[in-house]
Amino acid sequence: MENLIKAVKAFIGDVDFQEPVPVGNGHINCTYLVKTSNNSYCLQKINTSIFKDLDGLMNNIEAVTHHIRKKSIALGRNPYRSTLKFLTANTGKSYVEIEGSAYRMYHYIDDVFTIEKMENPNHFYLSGVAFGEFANFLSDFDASVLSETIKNFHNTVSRYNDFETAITNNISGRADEVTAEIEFVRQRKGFVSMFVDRLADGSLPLRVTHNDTKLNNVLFDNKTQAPVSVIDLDTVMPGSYLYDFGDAIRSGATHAAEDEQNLDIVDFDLDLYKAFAKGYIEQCGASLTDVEIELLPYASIMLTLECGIRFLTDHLNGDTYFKIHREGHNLDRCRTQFKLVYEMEKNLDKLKEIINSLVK
Ligand code: ADP
Ligand code: GN1
Ligand code: MG
Repeated sequence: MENLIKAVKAFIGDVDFQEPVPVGNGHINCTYLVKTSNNSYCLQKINTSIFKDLDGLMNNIEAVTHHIRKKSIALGRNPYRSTLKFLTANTGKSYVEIEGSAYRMYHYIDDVFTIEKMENPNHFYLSGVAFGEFANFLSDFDASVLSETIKNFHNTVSRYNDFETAITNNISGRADEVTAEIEFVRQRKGFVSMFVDRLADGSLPLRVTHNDTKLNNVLFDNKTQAPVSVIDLDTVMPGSYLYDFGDAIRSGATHAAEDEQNLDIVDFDLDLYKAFAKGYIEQCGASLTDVEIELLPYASIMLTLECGIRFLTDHLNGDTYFKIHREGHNLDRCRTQFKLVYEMEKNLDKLKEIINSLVK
């Protein structure tokens, strides 16, 4: 707590504030709400074992939020709500380092909610609108100014290789307990290069994308239910529309939580799929290339498989990447993802039909 308080003071000086209170359910950073008599802020301890180049990371976020803010103002929106607004610390930078940890502070957006588990298809449609609009806003952003904050983030081949290394090293000693999950991944070895190959040969275009389009990275307005802001901008980098589309479907086209232990209730819901796809394609469909359209039905399978592989790899490595809250948490998360992959694969023809009906 002492360091959190030091961090807040580095940003807002001597103004009185209430003790920071943890908020949200992110797997990576630690986020706190800090209230003064006039303002609410998020204080975030940045996960520096994942994000090592803090200047590169914060430069990316400053540039991207500046770009989005300009577009939002032009549309008559509130610039403090439509994207994140970071404070500058007494060091002149947008982060401070205290005893080996790094912190940043930005305006808390009031009267909003996030969704952890999808209940209402209209919310998922609106998430599609939010992420599709995000893609559009950044379509004229100069990608050359962006650092790659996590190398090979959605390179599914490199994720597969990390998984094989984790089995070989077996640091946790858990490899023998997850033979079925290992087999599930190995059966799909031929599939994991589908997007990587098309990016490498240039037939799939690189775009500036969010790369972490999970449900709880959109803030919705309490009163109007409309999406207010896309948050969690640490991974905004050159990527593919397929990543953002696929990862959003992974987290939202089911009624189950990501860590649900009862796999019988982990469903893949085609109506939810269609709702998101409609919102997303309405916003950025006009710029999709033929190859993107052809690969879009595979996107949720790829990104869900990739995420499951990452959870399994972390389980094998002894839970060093994703925050866990119970023994076996990453394995539970991996199993929900593989159940979803299985269901998506069974429905591939329907996914193709849905995409085709929306792009016409
Ligand atoms: P992580 O990388 O750990 O997922 P996020 O930046 O997504 O961190 O923040 C975690 C959670 O904190 C979000 O899911 C959301 O609930 C809440 N949150 C983050 N930023 C804001 C904000 N500006 N206003 C309101 N809530 C926020
Ligand atoms: C992490 O930060 P958060 O919780 O929004 C992860 C995503 C995973 C997701 C799985 C930087 O997202 O890639 O898909 O967990 N973010 C990072 O829930 O690794
Ligand atoms: Mg998040």
